[in-house]
Amino acid sequence: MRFSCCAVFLAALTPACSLANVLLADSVAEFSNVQGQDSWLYGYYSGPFTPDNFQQMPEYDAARERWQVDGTHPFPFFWTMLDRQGGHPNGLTTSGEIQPAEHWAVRRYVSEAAGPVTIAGVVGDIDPRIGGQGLIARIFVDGLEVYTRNLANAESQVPYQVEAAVAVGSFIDFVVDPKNSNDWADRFQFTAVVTTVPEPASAALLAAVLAPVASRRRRSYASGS
Ligand SMILES: [Ca+2]
Ligand SMILES: [Ca+2]
Repeated sequence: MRFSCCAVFLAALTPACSLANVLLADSVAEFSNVQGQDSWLYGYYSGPFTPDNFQQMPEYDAARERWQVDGTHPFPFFWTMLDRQGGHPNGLTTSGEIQPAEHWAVRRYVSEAAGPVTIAGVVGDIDPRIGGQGLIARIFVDGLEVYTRNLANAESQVPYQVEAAVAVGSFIDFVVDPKNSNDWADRFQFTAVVTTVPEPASAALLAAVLAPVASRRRRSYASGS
């Protein structure tokens, strides 16, 4: 989370913003080479494919700017990786030099706030090569699947938005399943922005606190000072 309650204050004073759009997390802007930075973790599920089985990716490849399970050169053991915009899962059906193993790539956000949130972004299969079978994108909140999108090969730039309730420490997992355990041409995009939705009572209280400030600002503009 990059903004504190100061952001709430400023958003309330800016007509273009609203109290419903306070940024809590941004997968692209906050991507880093440190596990846990800005409350993001980079990992994967191996079977059984549930949030209880999340494991962190052990390697960061600085040259390629991505997390991976094993990037041994010249060929990695697994395709499983995550970069700023998306990543790649691994399947039992895979390229010749790769180990056949099913890994679902998982970007995990550990919530820094409690209450209702909006989760939005873009998903897609961005490797259009013929023969790919596509992907399945999923979002789990504390183990509950709140979003599923079965993507055809080359189906990209698909926007999504879901609402959820979180506690501090809740896990929001952005998961990509290779589909049919086949990872051919499975490069994907999966971005996420999480915004808090203030409770009506707290929004009303904040508006009451800010109203005199806005009034003084209007007076000050009117007097030309
Ligand atoms: Ca594809
Ligand atoms: Ca696939």
